[in-house]
Amino acid sequence: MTNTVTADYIREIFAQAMSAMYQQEVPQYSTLLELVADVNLSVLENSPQLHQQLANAGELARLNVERHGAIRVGTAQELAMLRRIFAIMGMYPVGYYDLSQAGVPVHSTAFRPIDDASLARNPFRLFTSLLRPELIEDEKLRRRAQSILAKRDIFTPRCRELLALHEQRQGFSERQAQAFVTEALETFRWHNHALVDAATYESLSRAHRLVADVVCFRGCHINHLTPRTLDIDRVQAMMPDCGITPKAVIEGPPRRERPILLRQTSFQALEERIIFHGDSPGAHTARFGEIEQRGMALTPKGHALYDRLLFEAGSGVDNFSHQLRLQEVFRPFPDDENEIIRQQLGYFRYRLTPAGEGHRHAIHPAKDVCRLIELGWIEAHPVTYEDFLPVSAAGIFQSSSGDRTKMLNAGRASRERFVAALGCPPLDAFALYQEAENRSKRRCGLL
Ligand code: OOG
Ligand code: NI
Repeated sequence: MTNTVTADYIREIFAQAMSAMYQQEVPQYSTLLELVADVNLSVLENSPQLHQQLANAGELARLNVERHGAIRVGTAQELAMLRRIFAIMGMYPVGYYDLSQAGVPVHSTAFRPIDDASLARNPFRLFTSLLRPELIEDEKLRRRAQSILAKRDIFTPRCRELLALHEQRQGFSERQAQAFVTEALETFRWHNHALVDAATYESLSRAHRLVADVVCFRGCHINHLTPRTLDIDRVQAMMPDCGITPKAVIEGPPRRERPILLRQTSFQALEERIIFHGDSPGAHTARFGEIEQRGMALTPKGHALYDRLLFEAGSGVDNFSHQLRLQEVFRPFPDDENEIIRQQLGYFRYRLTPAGEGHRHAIHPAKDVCRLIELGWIEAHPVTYEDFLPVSAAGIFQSSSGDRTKMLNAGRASRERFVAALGCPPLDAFALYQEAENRSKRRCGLL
């Protein structure tokens, strides 16, 4: 077929359309976007060094379009369809997250772009959770949930047709791409008419608020969209002035010179009017807003150190004391680029400097990277963390399901079932980061 558009283009227009829809649906999200854009601008103005660093890493352009979102589906068939839809947008499942440990009856993956150029253009990601009905203890209620889910179709007929067309022809024209995005968007739209009556909603909600959210509606509404900020502490502090009440503490690692992984905070879900089957009115709280600040991806060794320190820090009640405690506990995690490289805690993209180009013959795999950096022959740019953190995610889930954690007795990961539902194993995030680092090393002659 001639004139096919790229997957990157389709993802870009989809992400834009999703953001526009969510701004209409949740006005506070618009406010948050403005606040984040203001703060990012002022951070860049005040820190030419960071500005340069982001520009060098090719991340300046993506900053203003960068978002992640989250959705929750009810059945294996729904998840498998999403995998095919997102593949058209160049988004592939990465990672397996077991949320049952945190008392949430779902397991998840993140659909996201994986190659350097696609990430640089628009790294749109969707945290996608699948309900685990086996964690609904009451057998009658479980069957009821499953039969409601079996009857719904969250995709439009036209979306299914276009998907089949794409799979047959391996591409879309511009017009088909636009139509596909419009149709796909319908799946994520909010519906204020519930599929069930008030009593059914109540009993599902008693099992877990998330269960009611997944089962009772016609689609899998986008439940939040998250812009990326360069200073989460500042945005968090300014949120109340904009009429937004943030969650008590910022999740993830402490503020650092060399940010690592992901820091996040959200605001409580809105109570929205809904209409039950049979026309009785009700309310549902599921949709919220969130901000994030991204740092460097960590190696398994770095990640293990992060997990250990986070566990040691425990969970704080107020943000101020929690952040102080984190700063204290995270001392053993070096905050210096060379030391992070030396201890192999993080992933980097390496690049030859002009001086390095001049000494290409002297650079070979046996050379010590830190020494080459000291000589000014090589530059190291941290690889940005593109994924999610299960502990933080558990905290985020709570902003939409009330600040209470329910223990689930069958809370064991069930990766095989997830893989079977998805239709393929999710990719391994560590392997992707390692490949990005290796590609850069090969270009420098370091591998
Ligand atoms: C997803 C929560 C996870 C994050 O940023 O960690 C998430 C959900 O509530 O469906 O989005
Ligand atoms: Ni999120």
